[in-house]
Amino acid sequence: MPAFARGRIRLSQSVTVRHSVLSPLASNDLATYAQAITLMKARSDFASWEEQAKIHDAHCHHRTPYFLPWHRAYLHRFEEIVRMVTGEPQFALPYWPYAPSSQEEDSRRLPPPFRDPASVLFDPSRNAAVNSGAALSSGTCDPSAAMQYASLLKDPQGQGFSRALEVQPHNPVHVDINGNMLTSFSPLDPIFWLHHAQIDRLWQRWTNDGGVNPGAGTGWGNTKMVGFSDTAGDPSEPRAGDLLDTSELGYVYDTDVATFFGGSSIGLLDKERVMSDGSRIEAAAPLVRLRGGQARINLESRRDEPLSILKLTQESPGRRVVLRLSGLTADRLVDTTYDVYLDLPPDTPPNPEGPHYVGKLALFTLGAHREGDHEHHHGGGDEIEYDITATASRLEQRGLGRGTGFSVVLIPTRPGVAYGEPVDSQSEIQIERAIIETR
Ligand SMILES: [Cu+2]
Repeated sequence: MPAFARGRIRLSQSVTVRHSVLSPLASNDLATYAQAITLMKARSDFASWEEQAKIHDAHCHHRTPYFLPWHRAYLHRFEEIVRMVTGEPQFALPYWPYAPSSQEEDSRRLPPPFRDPASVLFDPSRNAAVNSGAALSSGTCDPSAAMQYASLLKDPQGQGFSRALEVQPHNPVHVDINGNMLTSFSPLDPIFWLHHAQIDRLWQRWTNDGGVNPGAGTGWGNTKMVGFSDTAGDPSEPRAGDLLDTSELGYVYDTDVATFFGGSSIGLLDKERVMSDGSRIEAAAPLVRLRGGQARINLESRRDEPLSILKLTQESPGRRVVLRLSGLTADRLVDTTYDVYLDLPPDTPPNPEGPHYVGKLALFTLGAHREGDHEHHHGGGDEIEYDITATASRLEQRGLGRGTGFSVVLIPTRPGVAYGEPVDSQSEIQIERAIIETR
């Protein structure tokens, strides 16, 4: 059956439901998944565990506009291979429902079956604290910055949903779990597939809430996603535009069932768009090196008069304020994530739920494509941008951020290490420039 053909889904056809791994409803799927791993590890053809990971190493899209559709196709094909090798046609991949709020800390612990050293779901290469149940930090698991974007791809208002979701929570979850998850062979870790099911679910939720994907007829929509094979081992190359809705691919998420069957979705996006006149207030800082410690970047305005957050927000009502960290390079795979704060005073302890919090800095597969193997360095380095409009107005409302100049503070985070403490990092990140601008 041509699974990616448009209009495949019919009312008579059953739709599978991807459940939260923490729900009792996922227990059958989890057992099937574990059985599939054992069976796939014993194979040597296209359906083997190793071959599935090689697809990711050779073809995956990161830091490109195809990050989301490529991984959606990858998971969908993988799910079909699990069904084939286990003979369980109703199998659906569970997802890991990590969430940022302090009430949901348990959701940020590796799901218990993945912590059992006797299980095929275990991966000893992970951060040992994660394998013992240490929670990932709330910033690592927070998709809210991405959810604010109205369009999938970069537009005059910003980097777009796809890139923002990749930056947070996608990258920091990879980095904080560490081991195989740090590399382009991350699908060797069984949690990879549940992490990406969560990313895929967040994309679908954003779409259901009114997020705007490029049309199927655009250049983006017509681009083929490559690297996959069907259950016969033959190449299958869906177009990005055929991957915009999970229900057309034959699955829905448990949280989207109401939407799929015609219920209304909750929490419409704030789609207010503000015109940008293209002017820009720029402050740039010189090179910073991060190796597991805290760092403070003091930004100096290029204007004659001092510039503060107060002034910035006053001068640009209705505009977006954006912080860009650019020229990001690393000497090897980066094993540490950092929380980013704006104007955090030196005597104020960092608090991800406090007014100074901006977001997460995590670089995934930057530095080396695969350690000890072929290396791909990305010329000019990576760039991450943060929409700090909300942070800036929060600080302004509280009378904070009225000093002169700005500072960006970076706090290392790692599961198992007390928050704010230095981390024993093997990798070094360089930041060439930090820029604050309005749009
Ligand atoms: Cu990933």
